[in-house]
Parts: sequence; C-alpha cells; structure tokens
Amino acid sequence: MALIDLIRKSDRLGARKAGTDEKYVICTICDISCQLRASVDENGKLDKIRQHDNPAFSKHICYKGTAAPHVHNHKDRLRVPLKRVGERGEDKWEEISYEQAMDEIADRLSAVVDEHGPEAFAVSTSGWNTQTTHGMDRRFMNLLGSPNWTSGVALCAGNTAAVNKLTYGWFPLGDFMNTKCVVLFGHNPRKHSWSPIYHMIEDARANGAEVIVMDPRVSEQAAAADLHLSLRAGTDAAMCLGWLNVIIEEELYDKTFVDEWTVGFEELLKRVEEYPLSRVSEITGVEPELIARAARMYANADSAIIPWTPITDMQISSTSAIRLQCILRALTGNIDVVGGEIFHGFHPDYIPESELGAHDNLSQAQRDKQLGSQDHPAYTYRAQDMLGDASERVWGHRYADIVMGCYMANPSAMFRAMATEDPYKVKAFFTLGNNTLLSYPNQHQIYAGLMNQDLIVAHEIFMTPTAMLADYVLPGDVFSERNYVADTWGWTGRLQLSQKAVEPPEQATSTFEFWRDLARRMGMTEHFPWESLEDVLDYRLSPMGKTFEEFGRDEYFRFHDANFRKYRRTGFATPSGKVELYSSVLDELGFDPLPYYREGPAISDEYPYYIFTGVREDPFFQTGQRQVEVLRRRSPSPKIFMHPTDAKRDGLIDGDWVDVETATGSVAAKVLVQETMKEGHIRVPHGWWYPEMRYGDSTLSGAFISSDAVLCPDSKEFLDYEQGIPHFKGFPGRVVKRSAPPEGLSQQTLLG
Ligand SMILES: Nc1nc2c(c(=O)[nH]1)N[C@H]1C(S)=C(S)[C@@H](COP(=O)(O)OP(=O)(O)OC[C@H]3O[C@@H](n4cnc5c(=O)[nH]c(N)nc54)[C@H](O)[C@@H]3O)O[C@H]1N2
Ligand SMILES: Nc1nc2c(c(=O)[nH]1)N[C@H]1C(S)=C(S)[C@@H](COP(=O)(O)OP(=O)(O)OC[C@H]3O[C@@H](n4cnc5c(=O)[nH]c(N)nc54)[C@H](O)[C@@H]3O)O[C@H]1N2
Ligand code: SF4
Ligand SMILES: [Mo]
Repeated sequence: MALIDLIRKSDRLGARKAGTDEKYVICTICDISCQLRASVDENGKLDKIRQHDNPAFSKHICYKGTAAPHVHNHKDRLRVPLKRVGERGEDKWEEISYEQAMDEIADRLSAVVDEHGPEAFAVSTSGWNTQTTHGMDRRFMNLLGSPNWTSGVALCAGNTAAVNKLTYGWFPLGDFMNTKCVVLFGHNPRKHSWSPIYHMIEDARANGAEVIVMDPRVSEQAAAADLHLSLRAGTDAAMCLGWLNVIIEEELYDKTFVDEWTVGFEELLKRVEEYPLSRVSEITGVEPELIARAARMYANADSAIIPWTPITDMQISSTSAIRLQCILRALTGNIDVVGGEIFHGFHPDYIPESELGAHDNLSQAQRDKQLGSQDHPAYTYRAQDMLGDASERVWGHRYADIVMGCYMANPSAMFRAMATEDPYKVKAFFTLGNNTLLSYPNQHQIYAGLMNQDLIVAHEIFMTPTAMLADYVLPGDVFSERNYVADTWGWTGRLQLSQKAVEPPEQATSTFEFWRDLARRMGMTEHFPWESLEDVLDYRLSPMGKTFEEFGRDEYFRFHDANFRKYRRTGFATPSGKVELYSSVLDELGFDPLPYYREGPAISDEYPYYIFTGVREDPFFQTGQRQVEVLRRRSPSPKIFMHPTDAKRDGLIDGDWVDVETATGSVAAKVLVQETMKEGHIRVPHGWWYPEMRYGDSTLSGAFISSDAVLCPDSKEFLDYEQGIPHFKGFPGRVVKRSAPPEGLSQQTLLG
C-alpha cells in the first residue's frame, strides 16, 4: 500500500480536520518534520502541541515535540538584537534595534568583502530548524560571490545525498510501507528518536519485513532484529564488500538490471574479490557465516531497503560505504521499485530551493575558491557540477541540492582557513540556527577560527556558546510563529503545511527576513523582491496554481505520486546515464573510482578504546534543549557507555566521573556500565554544554567541558578522502577516572 492510500483511507486527502482553534505545524525540535497540531491559550501564547488528527500520522510525535511550548515560551528565549560590548566571548551585550543591527552588519560585511573579497565571508547553518530560509542564504552568497557555505548536513544526510548522486544521480528514499527487508547500518530510531522512522520500521515489521542490524552494541533496533551483526565501529564499508562477495559469488544479483543499467561491473568484480569473507570477518570481527546469512537474507528478499543512515555519514571510509550501499541497492534490483528505494525527484508543484539558491550566479573563479574543494571535492561544486547536464536532463534542474547538501564548503577546511588564513583570509562568519562551536570536529580549531573574525553574526533562539562569541546576536522565530510549506529539502516527494499560531517575541525575525533585509542594504533589492514570507510561499507554490492561503485552507499534505522505474525513460542523472558502479566523476577527480575499505587510525596501549560519538539522547536534539527543565530532568548529565569487562578492568562503576581523552582533547562525563555495549568500545554523547553555567565561573557556558567536538580530530589521517568528513565512529581514546565532577558544574541552578 502507498502512504497516500493510507491517508485517503482515513481522510479525504487534504480535508482539514484540525479544529479552527488549532493550526497544523511542522515540528522543528528535531529534523524529521512531524506534522502536529498547535493550540494557543487565552493570552495568545503557544499552549499545547498535539499529535496529528489523521491516523496515518498520529503516532509520529515524541516527548520533545510535546515539550515545544516549554521551548518556545522559555524565559531565556532571545527577544531583541544584541550587540557585543565586551571582549569577544565575554558575554557582555547592549540591546539595539533590529534596524540598527542590520545597518551595522551590512556596513561591516561590506567592509570585509571590499578588503578581502567575497570569499572572505563564510556561513554555517542548519536549515531544518530555521525552515524559512528558502534558499535565500545561498542566493545572497552566490550573488555576492562567496562559495563558503556549510552546514551540519556536511556530516548528516547532505553528504550522503551528494555521494548517492555520484552513483545514480539522486538520493532515493526507502519504501518502508511495502518493503520485505530493512537493513540498518547502526541506525537506531526509537519512539523518542526520529519517531516517524521508528514507526515506519515497526509497521514494516508488522507487514512481514525482516530487519538486519549492523551495530557494535545491542541497540534497541539490534535487540529486535532478525539478524544482528556486532561489527567493530568504522568497518561498515568492509561489511558491504563482504555482502557483495556473497551476492556476486552466489549469483544473487539482478543480472538484467546489471547488464542494462550499470557500468563498471567487471571492475567492481575484481575489487570485491580483494575482500573474501575471511578478510571481511577479520576486519569487522563478525563471523563469516553470519555475514553470508545477512547478505543472502537481503538479496533474496522480494524487496529490500537500506534506509539512509547517519552512521556511514561520519566514517573514514564514508564515501565508499555510502557508495557500497547504493551499489547493493542497484545490484539487487531495488532501485525505483515498490518496496525498494524510490527516486522521488523534485515535487512538481513547488519551486525547489535548488532553483531559489541562484547557483548559476556564482562565477567559475569563485567556485574554484570553495574551501576544501581541492582536497575533498565530493560534495562541493567541483564534483557536483560534473553532474549538472545529467541532472538537467533527468530532473529538469541543473542544481539538485538535495537536503541542502550537494554544493557545500568543507567545514574543517573552512574553520582552518578562518583560524590560519590559509589558503586565504576568511574574516566574516554568520551562523544561523547552528551551534557551530560544538557541531563539527575539532572544537579547538573552530574556536580559533571564530576568535580570528572581524565580524560574527548569530541568528539564534537561545544564547549558545557560539552566539556568545558573536558581535551581533539576532533573535529568531520558531515553528509555531511562522508560515511554511515543507518539501523536506527536495527529497521526499511530499509537501506539508505549517501555519503560524502565535506572534514571534518582540524583534524576532525569520531567517528569510534576515537575508532579505541584508540583501536590500547591500544593493541586491531586485533579486529579493518578496515583501513577506507568504509572498515567497506564493511564488514557490505557483506551479500548483494556489497561494499559500489557498493551500492552507484546502490541504495540509500533498504527495507526489511516485512513478516507478523512471530511468527507463530518462536514464540515470549520471554522466553515463547509468548506475556508476565505477564512478566516472571520482575517476576524473583522481580518486579511486571503485569502493574500498580504509582502516582508521589504530588503537594503542596509550589509547586502547574505539571511541564513537552518537547514540542520540531521547530528551535532546543534538546540542539543544539543555536549558529546558522538563527535558533536562530526563537526562541531567552526559554519560559514556562502557562494557562491564572494560569498566572492571579500569576500576570504574556506574556514576563515576571520568575524563575521556584522545590526542585532540579531553572531556568529562559520567560512566554508564552496559552489558549491551561492545567490549573495547566507548560511546561519547554529542552536544553537551551547560546553559546553567552561563553566569558561573566557566566561560562559554562550559562549552569545552563535555562536548564531543573537543575529542574528535580532523587532521588528515582522520578524514575521509573524497568528502573530507571526520571519522566519528571508532577513533582511539582512553578513559581516566576523575576524583570529582568538573569544577563549577552544578545542576542545582537548572534543576532547582
Ligand atoms: N561534533 C559533532 N558534530 C556533529 C555531530 C556529532 O555527532 N558530533 N552530529 C552532526 C549531525 S548528525 C547533525 S544533524 C548536525 C546538527 O547540527 P545543527 O543542525 O546545528 O543542530 P543543533 O545542535 O540542534 O543546533 C541548532 C541550533 O539552532 C538553534 N535553533 C533551533 N531552532 C531555531 C530556529 O527556529 N531559529 C533559529 N535561528 N535557531 C534555532 C538552537 O538553539 C541550536 O543552538 O550536527 C552535526 N555535527
Ligand atoms: N532524541 C533524539 N533523536 C534524534 C536526534 C537527537 O539528537 N535526539 N538526532 C537525530 C539526528 S540529526 C540523527 S543524524 C540521528 C542519528 O541517529 P542514529 O542513526 O540512530 O545514530 P546514533 O543514535 O548516533 O547511533 C546509532 C547506533 O549506531 C551504532 N554505531 C556506532 N558506531 C557505529 C559504526 O561504526 N557502525 C555501525 N554500523 N554502527 C555504529 C551505535 O552503537 C548506535 O546504537 O538521530 C536523530 N534522532
Ligand atoms: S520526532 Fe519529536 S522532536 Fe522530532 S519532529 Fe517529531 S515530534 Fe518533533
Ligand atoms: Mo543528523
């Protein structure tokens, strides 16, 4: 059954069901876009967030979503623009008007661009939470001439999208509703972690799908799986090569599809032969028989999906691992078929951000300056431009900037340039809806880069450690305070309504208004003709022939009915028009055109553990929400996971405070001893800082005490070659007992 049928079953598509006193909103507490309902109290404040009224969506909600009123009405929400008066990072501010802030920002940015060129201006953003940017950041930068835009999606989905495109020209989405097999590479959705994906996996199981999980730990998904392969962290690419070995040797692949629609099968065959199961078993630590069983289960299933997983976004062999997942999908004939991976393409009724971003305006000379594109081009203009003709032919758009992630600067190269001025000076940095300091590897370098700026602007809803380093902090609106139509950044073939329920506080603005107002001050008025967010939405909805108001009156969800096997008409959006098992783009760029496994830096007596970051925490999204009491109570402090044998050897018990140390840095956390953890592995949580320490002894609200970014290196030997993304899954480290919690750390302030 298709999702659309399920929705129709319980609701005539588009018929509004939310009461007149309720609005449909898309939750942006996390990035999975649940559509929920918002109600307002008698004082005009956001009162409640409830689940959808259509049973097809009503399970898609978690306790972070229902806690949204606690976030949106939080006493610490930023309400007025702030201008730095103390030293950078001293956290001393003067309140100023929005107009004054924008005038000064425009003047100071112009001065940087005049002195150093437009490439001296860099931006880091997130995009899912600010929603209303509508590609205006790229538009502004491309018109100005700066290629140096990056985002958290460089480590999450965006980079996977770019690598998928190299192989078959699009980033497909698994058909959970109809599939008979789900393969999770470490991916561990739960009721309160990406709730919709969790429920889609549950529904697939109920429909008879088998589930295979590759995870060092016995995660929640692993515990419920039909097969669990407890591989060593960071070895997913080798695992895929092992699967291919079995699938090819036992002729479990779709020969017709391979003959007609792929290039490079013979070359792939030779590469795969280099990875016999004995070698793969040695690398991954999983028994050969189990690897073979899993490969057979996957290949023999009537249909199967390998949903996108953030785990292979962040490994030293990331490009190969992602390409191998694409190759497995292709060889088993699961491409653009019912129950397989669907190539939705752009929604025909909505103008995509890929077009609004005005990428054509950026000259070749400026593209060439995109930071990181020389060493690690895979998701930069340099590699992705090579797909432009094919993309136009197949998708009707030269730029397929799926999940915002296909034309980015490399973050590590960007922060290095900001810190060292090599290869050139970067002197103005804007961060919007992104806690930059904690959100990439090597926090020390990010800090040095930020401290070396002439101008920093943060657009935020709370005073984060990153915002504390800014010259201007502008208050942002939140999802209950703005109108929007979500197209999941051109990925999922669906349009979802999000309606303004309440007014934003005092001088808070959307990121759209921010870019428009800056552009108009910097001589780009004609390119930013929209007076309001609703104007932009009307423009984007124009192919549908409806205004935002009309769409919002009639519908809350519009699906793009998927046609299957579209490639038979158009070919794939790659240079060859086929699935490139042998990548012509990587070849031309001087990289290995075939996938391979690369071993990460080795553990040693000094650093005996494989550390991985992640295992997201239910109460928080990434670096957020530590100031929200109802959520913080659920997890007051950061915890590392250790296997009992390791804990015993190190003389540690539950609740001990420890330092986790790597060659790059050291962070403090509590120990949680878990049978389910894999021996020799340590889990470090992402995103910890202490909003309650803002006015205490610690600088930047304790941003260096427990943040994983302090630990994660980004020197060459820790970076994936093609994309230059860091190895977050299995870098060497050690654990040392502390005699006391870190100084100044007190939960009393927050939790009373
Ligand atoms: N070191 C390290 N880095 C990582 C990861 C990791 O595990 N370790 N994980 C990576 C992954 S998977 C991802 S998805 C990214 C996520 O990176 P981000 O998307 O940057 O995620 P957050 O840490 O939640 O930071 C979002 C910031 O936006 C603010 N915000 C929330 N809503 C709004 C809004 O409506 N308007 C504005 N203006 N601001 C808002 C929040 O207060 C918060 O400070 O990080 C990546 N980076
Ligand atoms: N509540 C909540 N939910 C969230 C988020 C959040 O911050 N809070 N963040 C959202 C975001 S942006 C993302 S990207 C996702 C991430 O969510 P997931 O994709 O579920 O990733 P993690 O929770 O980091 O880790 C999942 C599993 O990967 C395993 N693992 C670690 N290293 C490896 C490895 O090298 N190989 C394999 N195969 N497995 C490994 C871990 O043991 C863990 O069980 O979560 C999303 N959901
Ligand atoms: S999973 Fe939770 S936090 Fe994420 S969008 Fe849905 S309700 Fe919001
Ligand atoms: Mo993510």
